[in-house]
Parts: sequence; C-alpha cells; structure tokens
Amino acid sequence: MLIATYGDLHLSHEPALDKFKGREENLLRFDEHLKRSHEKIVLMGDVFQTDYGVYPGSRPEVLEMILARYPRIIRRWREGPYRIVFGNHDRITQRLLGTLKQIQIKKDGWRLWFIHGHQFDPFIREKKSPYLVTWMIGGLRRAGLRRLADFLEGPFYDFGQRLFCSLDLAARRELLGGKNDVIIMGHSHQLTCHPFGKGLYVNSGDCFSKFLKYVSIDTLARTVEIRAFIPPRGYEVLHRWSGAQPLRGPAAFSPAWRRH
Ligand SMILES: [Mn+2]
Repeated sequence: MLIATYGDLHLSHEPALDKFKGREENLLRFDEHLKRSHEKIVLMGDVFQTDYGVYPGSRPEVLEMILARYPRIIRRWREGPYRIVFGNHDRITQRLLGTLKQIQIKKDGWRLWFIHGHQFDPFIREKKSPYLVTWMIGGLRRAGLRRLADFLEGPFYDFGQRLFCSLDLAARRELLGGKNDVIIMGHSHQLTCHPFGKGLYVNSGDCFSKFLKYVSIDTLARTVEIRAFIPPRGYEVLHRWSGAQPLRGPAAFSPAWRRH
C-alpha cells in the first residue's frame, strides 16, 4: 500500500495569524498530486490553528472560521483516502470533525503507528495550560509583533525540541520495544527520518505554502521517502530509506537547511 502523510499546516482564521500563508489552490493541487500517486493519505495533526481566538483554548468558533476560509480542501480532506489525527492546536476537531488520536495500520507485514506526538512533549501532554501561552502568542501576532511571535514559535521552540529530544526518545523507546516497525509523528516541525534498531522514526515536519513536503510510504517495498512537491505534478526526493536494502548515504536525515 502507498501511503502519503503530512501535517502541521497551522491554517488560521485570519491571514495575519496564518502560518501556512498560501492560497487554497496550492493545497488543491497538492491533494491532486497525492491522490494520483497514493491510496491512503494521513494528516498528522495541527492542521488547524484553533487556539488563536479571542478566548484561550481550542475553540469551535475559530474552527468554523477556518473551515470558511479553506472550504474546498477541507471538504476533500473529509472524504476518500484521508484520515486525520488531531494535534495539540486542533483538539476540538476530535469532537467536531471526528479526527483521531492515533492510527495504526498493519499492511504487508509492516506495522505503522501515526500519532501527532504532543503526548510525548513534557511541556504539553494533555495539559490545558499551554493554551494560555499560545493564546498570548496569538495576541502578539494580532498586535503586529509578528517577528517576536515567529521567534517564540520558531527558533526558540525548536531549540527546546532539540534540547529535550522528547519525541525522538519516545519513538526510540517504542521502536526498541518492538510493537511497531515505523512510527510517524508531527508536532516538532523537525523533518526527520531516523532508524532505531530495526524500526524507523519519521517526522513529517511542518508544511507551509512555500515548501509543501510529504512522506511517502510503500509498505510492500518497505521504503520511506521524504519528498518536496514541485507543482503542478512533480516531486523531488529529499531522502530515501529502505528496510529491504542496504542503506546508501547517511542513515539518519535531519536537514540543516530550511526553505522558509
Ligand atoms: Mn503540535
């Protein structure tokens, strides 16, 4: 089975708050490309930034406004080959859109586990207090302090993620435990493809309009590719991992470069 996965788009209800910063047409083209080449598509959570509203928390009225800004792509996501897991910024979608905490797929003898990953982040887990922080950062954005907000949610947050490596450690623990062969997460915004023992930890990174990227999984060939979408219908392979053949090049992938 061919499975595509991507996430952490952080679509927002107002252009000034929107990290995706793109037109819906870009997502429609991306969707067409993925549907042509894959049988199943998993969205990895934090697709919607539902906690930048007037009140703290993952809010239904904010989700409604986001659905109104991106109606066509959201209609497509709710049907066909799509499955959606929720993240810490769009928990409300579990109740309102039926998104899932996790997805387990067993195909061709390969066991895959998809989960957003905030469950392993010591600062977030199931706590409600991070919503206050996010809400205040939303306030900074609304006050025109975009650069400060970008810094706090970008390099500052990334530094914490790298320092604690909490998702990597959780993936390592799970993979060495032997219950899954591939663990796919989002949340950290760090595009990653890292083998632990016989297993593989993949992080789909973020997905903003300037650089639409996805993970392509082939359960039969047992390969995982990190790809950059080249509109209208092409792609570039940034990294390839194969469980069936000896590895070429560096085993782990964690790009130092970022295109946005
Ligand atoms: Mn997250």
